Amino acid sequence: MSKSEYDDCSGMDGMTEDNSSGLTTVTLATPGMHYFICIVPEHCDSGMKLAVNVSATPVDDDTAPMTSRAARAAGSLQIRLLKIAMANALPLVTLLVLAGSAALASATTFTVGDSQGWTTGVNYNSWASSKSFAVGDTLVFDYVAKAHTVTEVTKSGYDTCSGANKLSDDDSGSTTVTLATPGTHYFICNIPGHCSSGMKFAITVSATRSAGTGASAGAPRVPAMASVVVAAAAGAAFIKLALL
Ligand SMILES: [Cu+2]
Repeated sequence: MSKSEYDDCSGMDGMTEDNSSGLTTVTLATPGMHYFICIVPEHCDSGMKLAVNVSATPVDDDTAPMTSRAARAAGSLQIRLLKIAMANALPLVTLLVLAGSAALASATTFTVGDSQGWTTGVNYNSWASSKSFAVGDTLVFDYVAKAHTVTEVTKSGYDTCSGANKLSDDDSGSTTVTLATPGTHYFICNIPGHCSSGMKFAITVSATRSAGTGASAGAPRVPAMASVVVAAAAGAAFIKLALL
């Protein structure tokens, strides 16, 4: 293009252009004036324009400006165009969505003896045999206050129906026991004669809930963790060069 086109920033018929690399190298192959502009609207008018006079042979001219001497000596002019990361040019948004909870199976509440409650005449080991117990589960004992006790004992206390070395004891009529530790837990009624009449049971409590057997409400939930990464690249301002 002509000098006048350079002067009025009309470079649509430029000879070369690069708008993608961000680092454009132009070798000055011919002597004479070379004109460079940016043809992004308004950029040339705002000062993004350059005219260089290229001599036919390199000369050693210590009085010339450093940039001009370097350009002639090297025979090339490297224009570094910084791809300015404008505020809205390359937003990278990372969203971590944590849906659901950690790998916690829901705790289960068991009503001991179901509708029969905690009383004499019920086989509680039979009741427990169809259940699966895990740490965090709760046992609810329903009975007439003072008529029975809920007494947790050791194996020896269970075997001998003795509450002498009881671990816990309650006769309020509505006793809730949370199974806090894995292993075998033993419960008896400490009213004389009741344990030996059947008010006793032993359960094995697992450290974690297992799928399958056990309470209907005890199925483990698979933790749902969704990691959503959203990368959005808005329109970046590219630079075009026009070379005459
Ligand atoms: Cu009892």
